[in-house]
Formats: sequence, structure tokens, C-alpha cells
Amino acid sequence: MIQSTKPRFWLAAACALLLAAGCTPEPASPAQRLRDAAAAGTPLYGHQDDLLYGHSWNATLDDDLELGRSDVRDVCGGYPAILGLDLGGIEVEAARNLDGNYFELMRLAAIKHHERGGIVTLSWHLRNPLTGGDSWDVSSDRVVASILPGGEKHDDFVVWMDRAADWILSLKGPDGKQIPVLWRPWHEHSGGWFWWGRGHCSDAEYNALWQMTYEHFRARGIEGLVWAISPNYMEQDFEQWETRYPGDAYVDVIGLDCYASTDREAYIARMRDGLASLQRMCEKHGKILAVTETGLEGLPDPHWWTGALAPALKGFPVSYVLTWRNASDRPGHYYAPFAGEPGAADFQVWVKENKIPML
Ligand code: BMA
Repeated sequence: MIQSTKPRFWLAAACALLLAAGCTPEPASPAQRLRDAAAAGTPLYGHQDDLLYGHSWNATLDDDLELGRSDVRDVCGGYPAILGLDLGGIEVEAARNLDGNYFELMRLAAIKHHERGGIVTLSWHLRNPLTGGDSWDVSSDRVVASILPGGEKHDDFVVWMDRAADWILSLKGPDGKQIPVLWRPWHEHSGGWFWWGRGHCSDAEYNALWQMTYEHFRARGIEGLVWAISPNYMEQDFEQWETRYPGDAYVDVIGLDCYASTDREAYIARMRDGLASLQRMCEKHGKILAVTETGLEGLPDPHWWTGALAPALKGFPVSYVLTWRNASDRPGHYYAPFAGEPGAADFQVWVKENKIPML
């Protein structure tokens, strides 16, 4: 997983030659960029819904097709390199996702972010295909079984997968080429709060669900997908999360979802324990390590970035770290700084000290 500097030298030399010959080299793939960031010890930073809204504003289809605003940029002068978006709702052909974002605006944001040189990651808080409830509806333990081949909801679910695939296929740059995406379905499956989580389907069913999704997306011709699996940290049994792992052929990135409380030491210990376990897995299986979701809601600790996050990550080859959304309609539900937020200065220091590459 760790890259030597030699290939990078030759890559740079090849790029120089191409440029001299008047050709534009292909930008590095997202997977390569993640590997490089991990090897350099300078993780990329990601923020969920960064271009769609912030603590006290919303981009709209009427007045902000440029998608220029970002709470993070307001604080540190650059956009996060990773933009997180969620497809929840696409499966039922909703105009907006579960958090109120128009899919049309999300598409523009994804394309704009790609043009700025960023990487787009997609999660999917989809509805419950058996009960009609949401992702958190765990009233039935038969949901996954019902959508696997042979299940009574399988055919309906193929339509849901197609709608998600269609949206991803619609992400095209001005050159008509498909935008590569970091795709992170079926996340936090080591917890029990989603219908695909532990206790609501067997390990074999979970793995079959992932494999089915993978094969379907491949059959739909989606190019350049990087597949990320995100177990959430569990106090007990974290090492056991691997039983819910579809296999090396289906996964590129292994990332930890782990949120903070105001108890810094407890957060640091949980993160380091979780990351140590995932790092072992990544080294054994040749995968890329990440922190796919983290954050402290409402940032009551104004030195959280340097005092909690930095020591939690220290020494791990983490490719990127994503904090969750700054909801515009819930004043206390934010995970990234914004102008005037008490922890904004500490975020700036964290970015500078850790050489976090921004756009
Ligand atoms: C949760 C909260 C919810 C949101 C969900 C999916 O952590 O932010 O408000 O609906 O993520 O984005």
C-alpha cells in the first residue's frame, strides 16, 4: 500500500514530456490520490454536503449554480478535497435527498467539485424496501433476505439499484467523461441501527448484498468506482467486524466511522483502537485506510481539531478524513467550522500543521 517515491518520479517525468508535447496528462485516479495522501501522511479532508449548504445558508437551484460557497472555505480559504453527498431518496425517485438537497443541485455540485480537482464520495441512506420505512427502520430482520436474488422484493430492488446507478452515470464532466466516484454503500454495518446492520441480517446476507450491488453496478457499466466499506467502531467485538466483509475483490478502501463525545481521551482511544485494527486489515489485504465519518456535534471543544482529531490520527496512514454535515435548519447540528465559529482558528492550525491539502 505504501508507495515508493520512484514511480512518482517517473510519473512526473512522463507528465513533463506529455506537457512538452502539448498533451494534457490524465489526472491521477481517486484511488491513486488516496494512496499518495496516505503514504505522504497528509490526509485529504472531506465534508458532507459542503457545497450544498452550511450552518446558516443554502445553495439553491435558483440562485447558486456556481456552488461557490463553503463553510470550510470561509474559514481556511480552500474547499475540502473530498465532497460527501448522499443518495438517500434517489431509489424512490424523490426530487430531493433525505436531507433536503435537490438531486439536480447535487449533480451540479459533484461536477463542479470534480472540475475544481476534488473527489466526490457518495453514501446511501436509502429507504427500507420491505417496510416502506427509512434506513433506520429495523422493525424487520428480513429486509436483506427479501431483496437478494430469490427474495420477494428482489425485482423491485433491482429498480432501486438502477436508479442509483443512473444518477452516478449522469455525473459527466464537460468532456462527456464519467466522473470517478468513491462509493460507500451499506455503511456502519457493524452497528445495529440500519436495516442492513448487525442483528438485522446474517453476515452471509450482508456480504451477498454487497456483492450483488457490486455486480449490478459493474453490469451497468459504471467506470471508475472506488468501493469503500465503513464499519463503525464498536467497544466490544470490533475485531469481529471482518465477518461482514464481502471479500477483497469487492473493496478498495476500508474506513472507520467513529464519532466523538466531549471526552477527548475516550475518543482518541476509540479511534486509535479502531484504526489500528483497520490498518492491520488494510496491510494484509492491500487496501486504503480512511476515516470515512467522524466529528464532534456542535464542536463544544474549540480545540477539537488539534487536541482530539490530530492525536487520534497520528502515525496512521490515513488517506482521508471526513466530518459530517453543517445542517442549516438545525443550529446545533454541525461538524465543520464556519466563519465566526469558536473552533475555526483551531481548524486553521490543524490544516496548516498537518499540511492538509485543500482545493
Ligand atoms: C445523520 C444526521 C441526519 C441525516 C443523516 C443522513 O447523522 O445528520 O440528520 O439525515 O445523517 O445524512
